[in-house]
Amino acid sequence: MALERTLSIIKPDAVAKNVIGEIYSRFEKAGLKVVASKMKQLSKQEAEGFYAVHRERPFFAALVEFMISGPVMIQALQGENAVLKHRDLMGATNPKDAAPGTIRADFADSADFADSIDANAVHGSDSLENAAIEIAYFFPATDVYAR
Ligand code: IDP
Repeated sequence: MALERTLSIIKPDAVAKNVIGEIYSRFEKAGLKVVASKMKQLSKQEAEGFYAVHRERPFFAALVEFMISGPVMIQALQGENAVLKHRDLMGATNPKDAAPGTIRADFADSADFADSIDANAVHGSDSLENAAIEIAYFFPATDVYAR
């Protein structure tokens, strides 16, 4: 197993629900350490840049509007197999498909709506390569701590 880092974002719906601490607790219980962290209201430009790979997708505009609808909590997490471990904690992209006990099943607003999966509580890098890109997008190297 390899020590990895991944980027995690608690999206505006979960920040509004006041469950930052509960979500951090899940990371810690799973052996993931917070090695960088900040709350931020993303600009439209920042959100568009972060999700640039989805620019041509039909849900892009709505996703960006949702991501700038309130502050988000951004963190880099470190641990054994951090990328996959974090994805497992999050659950499926569509909260309606997320397994019971996952963050998305328990906290996502979209779990209550049939037609949108934007408000799915959290973002997590989907590969080690993207994790490095996404961490660098939000944190200068000096703001990420070896723990
Ligand atoms: P992920 O967040 O599970 O990695 P991505 O494919 O990276 O999923 O999609 C980015 C985000 O776009 C999703 O988390 C979700 O908020 C939003 N989204 C809205 N509609 C869709 C859709 O139809 N498919 C995938 N993602 C969607």
